[in-house]
Amino acid sequence: MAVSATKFTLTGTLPRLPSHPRRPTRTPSITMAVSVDPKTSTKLILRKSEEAFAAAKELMPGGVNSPVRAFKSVGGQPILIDSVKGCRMWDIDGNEYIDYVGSWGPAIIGHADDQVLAALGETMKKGTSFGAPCLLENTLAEMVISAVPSIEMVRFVNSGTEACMGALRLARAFTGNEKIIKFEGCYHGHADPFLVKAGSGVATLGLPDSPGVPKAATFETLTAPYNDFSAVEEIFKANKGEIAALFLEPVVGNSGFIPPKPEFLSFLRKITKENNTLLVFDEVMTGFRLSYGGAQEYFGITPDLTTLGKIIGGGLPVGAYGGRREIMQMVAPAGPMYQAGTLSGNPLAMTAGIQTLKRIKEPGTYQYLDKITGELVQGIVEAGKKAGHAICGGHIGGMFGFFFTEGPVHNFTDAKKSDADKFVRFFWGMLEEGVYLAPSQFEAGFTSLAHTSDDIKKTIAAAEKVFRQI
Ligand code: KE4
Repeated sequence: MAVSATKFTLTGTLPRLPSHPRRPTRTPSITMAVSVDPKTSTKLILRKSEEAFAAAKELMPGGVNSPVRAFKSVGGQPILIDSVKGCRMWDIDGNEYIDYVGSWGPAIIGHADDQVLAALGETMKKGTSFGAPCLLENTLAEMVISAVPSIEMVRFVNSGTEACMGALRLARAFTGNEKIIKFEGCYHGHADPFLVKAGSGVATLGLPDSPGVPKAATFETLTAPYNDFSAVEEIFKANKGEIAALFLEPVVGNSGFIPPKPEFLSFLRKITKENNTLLVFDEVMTGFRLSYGGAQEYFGITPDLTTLGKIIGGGLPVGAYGGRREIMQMVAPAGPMYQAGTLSGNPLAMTAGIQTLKRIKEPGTYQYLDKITGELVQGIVEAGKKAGHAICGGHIGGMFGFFFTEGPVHNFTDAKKSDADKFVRFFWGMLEEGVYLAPSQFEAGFTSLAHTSDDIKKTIAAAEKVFRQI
């Protein structure tokens, strides 16, 4: 929402605004007096981003290397980032933002942490990739195994997608079954078998089943609404003894923030055990985010396999899958299930992961994250309600989200009922106030140890202002 230098008052519905490169193309219907001047109001100068993004679109599909970054679901001009530090980011036009995306989760101790950078510098002096085992892999493996209740052995890969692919193949190899269950709106990376009613970028782009995904890859993927106990029971009844694994995000971040209903996780633990199905917690986002042992430690439910990513790489490409020794021993070369990767376990990524986990292991980390994130969500929701908006929100540890609906939001269908247009106006209003939220209603937000209570106060003040405008 842009506010002009020239003051004039409008009531009723605005005429369709000329499509400004970065203003969403929806005509906001405004029922209160505002002053809007579509020509001169440019709180956010994005000239360099506009130019660079126009060039990017000629070089890379959609101008990006991951769809959600293209701002498709919020419209307007994506911004190119020049640098980050702590909880701040600067775009190439010099605009500064308080960052609540944190590179989609990895930046839990804050961006470009001095200790991490120094350790990377030391490692770099010895090379960047060995293509052979190195001690750093042992160190990070020991840290992950001692932190995550379900993991007795771990395999490092280069992304969350690879981690979920490996876990899926392993579950099928271990059980001899092929069918899997996933939940609508949960995202487990872009491997074919998971691109069925997925969340995140797929949801954002309205691509429940992406073209190019053959039926052969997905006909054994069964889906249920999240938090729907009876739907899960129905699937097990109809597929007795045939289901290799049940995958889920133990707290959903890819439909927006949706926590499990009480007893949902223990129900899944019980029914998968009864059916000899492996329970797989996709903790790529929640791992080390909700607590040092992830969602499984936070809720006290131990899955058979866990996938990880994001935080364990400290901002460098790392994924991992792990679980009980008897299962993991099937992975080549210990066992017959093949999976490999040129840069898996590379020394730089291991270094960044080790330094990051060392920091968040320190006492007080999750109490601090829970405190500031609770204040943030409470402040935003109260500000929204005070301005007359239907809004609900939640958080666990340093992960949060809110929806423009009264709520409650228990699954993806509920999430899609929220007011997406209002989210778009809120997103742009906050961006103009120097607050960078995830550019999609179907994403979660993240805080870090670098966010101060002053940053939280500034963010809430920005929200109060923007809520009055939208
Ligand atoms: P990557 O392949 O993007 O490292 O991880 C895939 C993945 C798997 N599982 C969960 C629960 C995830 O959240 C993700 C990736 N998350 C998205 C954000 N919602 C990454 C951002 C993006 O796609 O650009």
